[in-house]
Amino acid sequence: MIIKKIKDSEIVLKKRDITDEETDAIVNAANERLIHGGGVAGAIVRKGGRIIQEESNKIGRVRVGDVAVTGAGALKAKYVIHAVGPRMGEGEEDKKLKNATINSLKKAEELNLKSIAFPAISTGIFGFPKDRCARIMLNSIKEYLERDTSIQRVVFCLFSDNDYKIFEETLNEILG
Ligand code: AR6
Repeated sequence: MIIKKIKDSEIVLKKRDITDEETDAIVNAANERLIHGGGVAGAIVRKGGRIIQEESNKIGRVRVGDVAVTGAGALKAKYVIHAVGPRMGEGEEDKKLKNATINSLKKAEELNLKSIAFPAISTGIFGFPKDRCARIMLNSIKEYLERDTSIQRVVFCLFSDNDYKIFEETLNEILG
């Protein structure tokens, strides 16, 4: 685990399954229809319960780069923020991934939450390169935390040793 301070908040990197995370909200790597099939989304519904899919069904479509919120069912978090990341090849992927990240933070702030956990959005089924994802997501979060915010803790849950290493190296580069 690594903890880095940014102004009054912190960024934490962990190698962990995001469905075990205890932050106020966890972010889901969702699709536009909020049909939670495989990857992080599938794991969230399996562990949190079908209620998360049922609540998602009432929301309808969410645009790429936007977010929607449901409860977290049986998970330890209070909310799931469903962030729709880009599919590699659809165009303007970097900007969309940045939007998905920033909109997740804004939503957490709106809900008065103090902590939020992210997966490496778009880097599984959607095919986004891991190092590029790390650079975009970590830079977006750094920018956000440098302003006034009530969010105290942003956790990254990385699924493999290699993903953890990529995020660690990128975080060290960004923070100097
Ligand atoms: N905890 C943390 N990270 C995980 C977990 C987990 N439990 N499971 C996978 N990862 P993906 P995407 C990592 O495919 O690329 C779904 O079907 C994984 O290794 O979950 O945005 C949705 O419904 C990868 O690095 O998300 C969408 O249709 C990262 O999380 C689509 O997949 C994201 O992989 C979204 O694809």
